[in-house]
Amino acid sequence: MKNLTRRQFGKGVAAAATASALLPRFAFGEPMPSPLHYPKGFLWGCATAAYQIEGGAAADGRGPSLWDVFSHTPGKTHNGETGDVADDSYHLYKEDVKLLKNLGVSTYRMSMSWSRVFPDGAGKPNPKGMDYYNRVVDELLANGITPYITLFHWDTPAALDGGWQNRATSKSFADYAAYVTKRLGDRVNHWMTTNEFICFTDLGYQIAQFAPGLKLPPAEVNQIRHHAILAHGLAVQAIRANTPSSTQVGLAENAVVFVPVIETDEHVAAARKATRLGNAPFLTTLMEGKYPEEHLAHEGANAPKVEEGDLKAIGSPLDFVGLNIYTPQYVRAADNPMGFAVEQAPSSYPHMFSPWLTLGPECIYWGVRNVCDLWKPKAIYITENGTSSDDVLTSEGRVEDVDRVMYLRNHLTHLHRAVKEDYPVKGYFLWSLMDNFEWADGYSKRFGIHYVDFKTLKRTPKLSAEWYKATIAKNAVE
Ligand code: GBH
Repeated sequence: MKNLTRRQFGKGVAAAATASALLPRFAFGEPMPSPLHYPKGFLWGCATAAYQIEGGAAADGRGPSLWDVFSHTPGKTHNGETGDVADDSYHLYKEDVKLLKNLGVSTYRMSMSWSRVFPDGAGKPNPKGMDYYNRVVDELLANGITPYITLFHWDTPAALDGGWQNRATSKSFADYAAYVTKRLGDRVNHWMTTNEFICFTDLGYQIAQFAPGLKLPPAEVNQIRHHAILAHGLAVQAIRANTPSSTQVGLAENAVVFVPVIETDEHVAAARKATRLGNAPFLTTLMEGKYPEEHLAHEGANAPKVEEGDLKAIGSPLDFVGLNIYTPQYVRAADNPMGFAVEQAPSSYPHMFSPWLTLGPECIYWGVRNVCDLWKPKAIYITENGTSSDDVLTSEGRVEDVDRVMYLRNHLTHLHRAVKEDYPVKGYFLWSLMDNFEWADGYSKRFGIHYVDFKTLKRTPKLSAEWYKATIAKNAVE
């Protein structure tokens, strides 16, 4: 093969293809219909988050967030990298809207920096910070792109005393939600309160991998989790009180996706039970309006202190549930009180460029199905799905991220099954529009479908951007 020129090799492939065309077709049953069409009106979008793309960390009166503090603390992020500049979307947002427009997406999921709008987290707002979001929203709408806004994607204002350890933070979050939605609610109809509870509670306050980098005992962590879901609940109420009745409110949650080891009734039931208990302190409590008994019994004296009215707010009805889905957790039926056991995957299990990103595209189907079978939400969005890749920009200016295309194609193939089975999936947001600050991994892990040169900030579409554009144009996966 080494001695073959590209042309000769191509000829060989062509010959093989001709030979296979002579073989009997469909010998093994019905072929997979191709392409897999999505329903008319299905929403295609991209997702980003404020601290990961905006930069402008001190621009126009923005206050620092816990992530500014954390990333500036030696040893916390890859090479000490920070979001000070990131993609500088604070200044280059028009360029980013052009990227979206060129892809043909109908929606864009972005988040807002709380400390840009309230530099101290509470009290006096910063109109210049608010103006930035007015400009971004107007630019999106002028280009026919519908904004979906997340109010909080981990960038807690540093000035808030005690952060999520302090119950007052939940109330400040609701005040911020009220302020923002009152001003944008005439143009933005879809709001997500928070992004991924576990990442700003457990990972920040128990594991110390994320801001603020603490290692607190279980009782305190449970109280922090409670403040987080309370913040969500109070924000839902605040949004409803300040926006037209047609406004759609939800959240973006990375519920653990339990996938049955084998698709038989007993393992399918086990996956459902695991979904309920494995997400007990977060999505389950939101959807059921109370902490599951099993969870409280398990936490015992460490269970959170709950005040009157908390659970009513936390259980506020939602218009949609957004799911951020990346990886599967395999589970089997088991003869134990819980009725399930989580599988330990062998060390040979494949993963993408980020070691945590184990590959199992059926997770996107089971994520939707488990949540819908348990709680029947009115609508589901996939608010994030995507992968890192060891991208290389060639001298011809190309990025051939075939592994990302493989990842996306397979996930959208399995999502199609959920749509076909009539689960109410309304849209899909690819993570991410462009390479950005990947939290503790700094700039070492790229998730974008546009390559960003972090020196020049030049954006270049990757192969995956071309692929996504074609997918959107066809409204079908192939
Ligand atoms: C999402 O989190 C985030 O919403 C988004 O901001 C982020 O850029 C994107 O995923 C890609 O990571 O290093 O083994 O300890 C996904 C959930 C939680 C997955 C933290 C990675 C760290 C695992 N993430 N987790 S590890």
